[in-house]
Amino acid sequence: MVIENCIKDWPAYSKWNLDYIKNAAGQKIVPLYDNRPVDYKEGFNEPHARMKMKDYIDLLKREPTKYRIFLWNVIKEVPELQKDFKYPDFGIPLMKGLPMLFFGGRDSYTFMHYDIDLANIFHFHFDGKKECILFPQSENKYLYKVPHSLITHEKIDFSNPDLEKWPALKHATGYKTQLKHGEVLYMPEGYWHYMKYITPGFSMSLRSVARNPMRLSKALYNVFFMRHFDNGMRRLKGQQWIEWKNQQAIVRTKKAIKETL
Ligand SMILES: O=C(O)CCC(=O)C(=O)O
Ligand SMILES: [Fe+2]
Repeated sequence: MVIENCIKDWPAYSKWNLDYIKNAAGQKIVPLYDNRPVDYKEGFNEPHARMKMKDYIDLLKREPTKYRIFLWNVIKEVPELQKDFKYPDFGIPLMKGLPMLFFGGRDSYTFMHYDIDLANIFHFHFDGKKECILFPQSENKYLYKVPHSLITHEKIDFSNPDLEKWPALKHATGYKTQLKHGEVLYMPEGYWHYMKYITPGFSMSLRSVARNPMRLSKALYNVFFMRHFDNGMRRLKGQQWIEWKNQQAIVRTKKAIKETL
C-alpha cells in the first residue's frame, strides 16, 4: 500500500519542505489541533488554537509540540503551490478541489479514525518520517469504536497498545508502515488510520469518493445525519453524552469478542 518513486517528477519532490512552506505561506493564520480528548463544548473538528504559519513552522522545528494542522486546503489558501504537484493517474478519479495538507511535530499523532466520507485516500508525505497504522472497516468490532463518531476509544495508544487493558485489539488485523519523504500511502475506502509524526513533517491527501454503494450511503449518512445528531446530543446532554459513548465503545467491543470466542 506504500507507493514509492511515484512523485519524483513533481517540483514538490525536490522543493517541498518545512522551510519552503514557511516562505510560501508564512503569513497565513492556520488552525491548530492538539490531542485533548473530545469535549462536549467543542463542535465536531473545531480548532484548539491559531497561529501564523511561520511561527508554527518555527515551533515544529524547535521542539516537540502537540499542535497539528489538520485538513488545510492548499489550493484555497496558497494557490501557487498547486504548480508543484499533479494529480497522478491511479486508475480512479481524484477530487481536484480538495488537496488537504496535514502538519505535525515530533511525536504528535492523529487519533485512530476514518474519514467522514469513507473516501479512498492517497497520502503523500514530505520532509520527515511518519508512522502509519491502518485497519479495514471489517475490524470495527475489535477496535473499541466510539458510536456516533469516527474514532476509537481515545485512551488507546496505538503506537504501543496495552493489550491487557484493550484485549480485543489482539483479534484485529491491520497494517503498519513508516512513510518517508516522497512516499505515498494508499488507504482504501473507509480504512481506519492512526498517524504519528516521528520527525516534524507534513503530508498532502488526495481523495477519491467511495465507490462501494454501501460505503457511499454510509458516507452520506455521516455527513448529513450523524454529524448533526452528535452535535445536537452534545448540546442536549453535555459531557454525559461523551462519557456514555466512550463507555459504549468498551461495552460493545467486549460483547463482540464474547460472540467471537
Ligand atoms: O497525517 C495526519 O495528521 C492525518 C492524516 C489523515 O487523517 C488523512 O489524510 O485523512
Ligand atoms: Fe483522516
